Amino acid sequence: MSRARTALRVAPPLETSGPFAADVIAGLTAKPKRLPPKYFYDAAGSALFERITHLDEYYPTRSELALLTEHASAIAAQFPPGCALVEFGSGSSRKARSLLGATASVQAYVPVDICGEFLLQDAAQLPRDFPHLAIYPVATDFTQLAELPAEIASLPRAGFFPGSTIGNFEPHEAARFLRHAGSLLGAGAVFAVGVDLAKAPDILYRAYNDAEGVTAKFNLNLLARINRELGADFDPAAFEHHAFYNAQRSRIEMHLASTRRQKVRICGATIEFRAGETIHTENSYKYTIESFRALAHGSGWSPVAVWSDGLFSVHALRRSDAEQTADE
Ligand code: SAH
Ligand code: AVI
Repeated sequence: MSRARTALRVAPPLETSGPFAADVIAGLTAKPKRLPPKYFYDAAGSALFERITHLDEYYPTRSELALLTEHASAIAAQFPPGCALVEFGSGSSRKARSLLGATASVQAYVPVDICGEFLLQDAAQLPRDFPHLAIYPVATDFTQLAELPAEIASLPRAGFFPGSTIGNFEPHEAARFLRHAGSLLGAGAVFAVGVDLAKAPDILYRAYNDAEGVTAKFNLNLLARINRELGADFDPAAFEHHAFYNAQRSRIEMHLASTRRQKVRICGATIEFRAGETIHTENSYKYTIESFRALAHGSGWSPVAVWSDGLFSVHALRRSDAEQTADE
């Protein structure tokens, strides 16, 4: 990775009463215990995710990048001419680069990501390669985004949601997000969505249990983040990464399992763990092409094309305007 480092880092003040603290306390006092996966992505977690994308076992990034590279012109041909491309959960923007390099019809790029530090570093690299592109990064939770930057108000829109991040939602949340994206992107919008496919459980198992243990570090960083930002006293060494395929629900589940009976202090609360008790940290739903198309269709989008290598799929959807008006 070649990311410029800022010279001075000042530790942020401890947050004891904001939304992160509230979500952590709510999740750890729920039964069973859980934490929202969006909190994986502080600067350390985003860097660990980038490492995951380069692992041999983690096929989704390789598959999707190959699909985007091979079919970039066909995908971009679906976009309205002169459009703004809005990417949800843009991460390193590596995948957007494939599309931006294949078309002159994108005038503006709006990467949206919850990890502001990563977002701004990566957005700053783009003008060198795409000097004519207007870039408007938005650092926010994409489920809470109320409007797009005013600068793109007059442009038609295309959406991009790669990585199968849609699989990290529960299916009903995925449907809600697709409707929300439809409202944001507006009439006539096109949406390119990357979706990981159900497949042999051993391939899935390996993708989330890599030999080097990077996925375990990514999972455990959540506890380190809670310590750093909320002043909690988790001992990350007393928790283990568990990831397995739940075939009935067609999802990979990630958990952090307590290796012993223990108590953790967080923002004045004491959270007790039994030996073996887990915190459910992530689901990664796997779809079939048909099941994702049905989800999209029921959420205000008409499937127009799909590209797949059998492992992963990239769907082009067009907003079905008659169905969308109730949400706007
Ligand atoms: N699109 C990239 C990154 C996928 S990882 C790729 O395909 O490789 C998921 C990305 O979504 C991360 O960059 C993370 O910071 C972002 N993300 C996760 N939940 C989010 C949320 N609720 N709002 C905004 N960004 C989110
Ligand atoms: C971002 N998201 C789609 C990844 C996934 O595969 O569910 C996050 C991840 N979790 C573990 N490895 C990668």
